Amino acid sequence: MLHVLGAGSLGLLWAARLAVAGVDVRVILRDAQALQHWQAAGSSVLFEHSGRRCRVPLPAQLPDSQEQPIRALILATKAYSAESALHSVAKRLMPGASVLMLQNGMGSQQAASLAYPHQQVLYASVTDGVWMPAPRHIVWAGQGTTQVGDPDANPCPQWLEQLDREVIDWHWHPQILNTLWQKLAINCAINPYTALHDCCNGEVLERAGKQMAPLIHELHSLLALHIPGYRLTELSERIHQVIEHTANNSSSMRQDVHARRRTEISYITGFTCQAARQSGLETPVLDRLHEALKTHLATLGLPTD
Ligand code: KPL
Repeated sequence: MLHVLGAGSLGLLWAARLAVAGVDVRVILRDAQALQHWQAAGSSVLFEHSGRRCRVPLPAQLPDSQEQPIRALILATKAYSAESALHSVAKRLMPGASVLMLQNGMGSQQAASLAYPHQQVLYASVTDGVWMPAPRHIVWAGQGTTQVGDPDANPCPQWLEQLDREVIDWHWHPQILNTLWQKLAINCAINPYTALHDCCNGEVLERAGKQMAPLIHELHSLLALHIPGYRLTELSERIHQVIEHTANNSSSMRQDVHARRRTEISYITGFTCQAARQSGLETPVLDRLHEALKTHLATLGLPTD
């Protein structure tokens, strides 16, 4: 049995795909009220993909459920909730259980590794596009891939090895931190502009104007410290490609702002500014972008962290 903690769009996308494929899966909900609503609504989700809709039954439970211990946990909360969510099920984790972290940005993954040295904490980078037009209704808008790896170079756990790639297009990545750094840089170059200008990803280059080239330069200086031999042109091409391929998407940060939710700024530009400082790098363009974003969020009455 697999457990999915976090009933946002990504958590439900994982749970629904697993359930459709016949995997025994449980969704862990935050509290009794959430469970009551879930059960009252029929313990299922509406799953929409390529114009087709189906109802997928998904049993749910509470973090302290006595049902089964947890062997494999897919942690799909927002980055800022990951630590407390993990803490809520800590007592149920079997010795050596694996925790697959699906969070955006960086920082929450390392915090989990530090706090749970006896679990296999796996890091992942996800490129699926998914959104929820209504509670318990998920629309899988863009089929992506999931890169997974163990930062401590342990082998892939058996439950994941057995997961059919037709169900979830996952790939084991021996250098998962490299993938996470690159995704972080992409998010730093795209998400803030989409939130600041309330625009889709495709408009980012126009909105960033002359800032984009020096920003990519700064991001590359940091990435090159972590990924030996990493070229500036590679990062620049990657960022331009993602902007083009996701041109009509609303970034996760813009979606958060629209929903008046806390954003993951601390795990995206915040983490990156801090990592640059720790490495003695100056990143004036990124710093200004981070500050502008904080001011914008404050103006909207949203948390700035
Ligand atoms: O990951 C993303 C996000 O929205 O957080 C990008 C790559 C910007 C795609 O929308």
